[in-house]
Amino acid sequence: MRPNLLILGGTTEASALARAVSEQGLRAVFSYAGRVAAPKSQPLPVRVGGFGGVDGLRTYLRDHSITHVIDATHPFAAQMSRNAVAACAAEGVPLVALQRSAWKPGAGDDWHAVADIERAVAALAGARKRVFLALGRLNLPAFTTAPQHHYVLRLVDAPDAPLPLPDCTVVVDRGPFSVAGDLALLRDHEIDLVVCKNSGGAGAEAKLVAARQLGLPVVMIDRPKLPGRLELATVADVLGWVGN
Ligand code: 3Y8
Ligand code: NAP
Repeated sequence: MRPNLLILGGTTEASALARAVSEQGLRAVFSYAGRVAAPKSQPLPVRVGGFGGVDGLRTYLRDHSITHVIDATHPFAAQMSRNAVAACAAEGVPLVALQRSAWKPGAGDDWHAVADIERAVAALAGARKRVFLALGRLNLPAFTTAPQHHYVLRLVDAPDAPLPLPDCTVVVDRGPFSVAGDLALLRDHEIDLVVCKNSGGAGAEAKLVAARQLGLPVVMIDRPKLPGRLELATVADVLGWVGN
């Protein structure tokens, strides 16, 4: 049967896959959750919004005769990834994850690895610091239990509601980011500490290079555990998998 792919997107890798799939003339649809006001355009038909849990995704797979699912979501989009594993197993639709590897500390890095967002907040106990929270918007409420700090927040969209943190500055910007830009941000805001997710990939790595150059500590949040599934590292591997 002629392939008809569902790409679960929202990352640099997903966009690279969409370009390759479009160039090969493969039938595919690209899916966003609808988290930001103006998601990057894609060279494929795009759908935006949740599917409605596992059952909603199962219905989508059947109704659109999807032959393959590529989960190219972010390593921290754990719920979407879990739903994809369950729905594809139930419908007998092949699934692969296009996943970039985690960052590893190198010479000059001062990382404090924590298991999750809650432990990152716990790591902020103590005297007031100037903290760069490079976590986006969805994880901010957890940090209200550490209100003593001055936070610099980087958000994709300007906030449309008051932020939950009493003492914060907002920088509205979307990645991929540059080392020069992140060096300037850390210096201009006199940052003492960076908090981020171990997202991997190149789109969010600049802040780690900048922190290393400035000798700043980093609280690094490890990835959530995901269910077992086939994981591939490159677009070429995924196209080969579809071809087979
Ligand atoms: C909506 C769709 C591409 C994809 C680009 C990548 C790189 C630039 C770096 C920092 C870290 C953060 C955040 C980040 C990066 C890429 C990639 C990546 C981190 C867009 C996009 C969508 C989102 C959702 C957004 C989250 C937020 C997380 C900001 C598009 C721009 C912090 C993750 O305001 C919100 O609600 C934002 C929510 C989920 C995490 C959070 O919890 O707030 N991504 N980001 C996707 C959808 O609707 O399905 O417009 O491109 C995509 C990208 N953001 O094709 O070029 O591949 O990761 N995204 C993190 O890594 O910690 C910023 O500031 O240093
Ligand atoms: P999540 O917590 O794993 O998913 C929550 C719900 O959002 C899912 O159950 C699903 O709703 C919907 N959803 C998530 N990704 C979707 C997609 N690509 N297409 C359609 N529905 C989707 O997801 P998240 O962490 O909020 O991430 C949302 C989006 O932002 C994803 O595209 C992800 O790749 C991107 N992103 C996330 C991060 C991050 O730090 N989390 C970073 C960069 C990019 P239903 O249950 O209703 O189907």
